[in-house]
Amino acid sequence: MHFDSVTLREIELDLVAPFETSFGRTTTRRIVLVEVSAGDVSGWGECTAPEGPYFNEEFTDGAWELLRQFAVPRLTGIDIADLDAVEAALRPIRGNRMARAAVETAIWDLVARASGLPLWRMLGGERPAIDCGVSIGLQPTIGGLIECVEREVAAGYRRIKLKIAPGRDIDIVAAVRKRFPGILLSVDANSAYELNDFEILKKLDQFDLLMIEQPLRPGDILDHAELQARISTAICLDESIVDDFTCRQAIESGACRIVNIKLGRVGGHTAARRIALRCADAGIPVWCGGMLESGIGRMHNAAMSSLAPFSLPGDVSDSRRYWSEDIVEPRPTVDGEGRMALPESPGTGVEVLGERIGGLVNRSWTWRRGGS
Ligand code: OSB
Ligand code: MG
Repeated sequence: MHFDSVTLREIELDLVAPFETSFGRTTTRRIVLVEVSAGDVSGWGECTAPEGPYFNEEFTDGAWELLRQFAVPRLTGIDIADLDAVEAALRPIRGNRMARAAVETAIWDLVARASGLPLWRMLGGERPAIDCGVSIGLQPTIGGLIECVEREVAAGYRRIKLKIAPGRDIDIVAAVRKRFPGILLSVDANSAYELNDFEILKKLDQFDLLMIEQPLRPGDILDHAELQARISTAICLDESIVDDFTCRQAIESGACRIVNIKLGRVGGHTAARRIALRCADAGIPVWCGGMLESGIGRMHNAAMSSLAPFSLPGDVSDSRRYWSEDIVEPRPTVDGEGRMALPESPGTGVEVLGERIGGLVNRSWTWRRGGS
């Protein structure tokens, strides 16, 4: 099976509320969508690269060029029903995994739809519904943050994650823990600390956190291992885990006790599944992270979360937390118990709203077999 066309579209979507992390504040997303078509079937993927190169090195405009100049041309001769061959065709590209994942996940969706299978079942998923957590950005005031947490706990979410940054850490966590003594709580630093900040990170041990996510720099497996040996809270790595090799290094060096798997960060479903299985073998729990995705990326995350190794609630939360209107139907929805049901319909199980996307497009580009 070969595809007949690939279309890239960059859309612009306003977040319902700004999202702030230690590396910056996002109010509007510029998202590259990939549509891969064969016959009358289309599969859709979403590039999770943010607008600027501050989470990792990727960014919207770079991902656009990577897809157009390198990723799509490498796939035009591949039998896409062979998903290992799809991954192998993209492997010579160094880095740029969010761009690679955008087309790789679109092809998974296409193959699943063409086979009439739900994507999560094709991936080997075992749970028809997944446990959901939320990620709450840095807030202007602690009072405001407490209100956010109250809302999400009342909505039923099974784990609350707070963003922290130097100078905006211990007070925030202390206030939330005091008000909500029993909730499953974690923090995410997005690489903002150094080993020199040990005294602050050590203080987080008193709050009974499920994990501290990515405290140090992405490349710093060694310092994470030293930190993990000196604190009792589990370290979870996000930015540091870019492939199966870095995952192995992190596990074998004791740099983390939990792994966040993001489809974009590792290059797509095939890589994510391999990393999840490695973690399961090593007894390391994993969960699925998010990157402020639209409904397309959110449903890919939900499908991956159905695999057995994903034993902790992920950052796969209700579409309404991010967007006043989504670009898929039905919208990804979390019930009052903090669960998202996986669809039995083919592929990601949602209909992509072409007309709505048409109204949001900044630019598009199509590769067509035969060249017209
Ligand atoms: O580190 O997990 C992160 C959002 C943007 C960039 C990085 C991260 C995040 C989140 C939000 O935490 C997860 C989500 O709800 O999509
Ligand atoms: Mg993170």
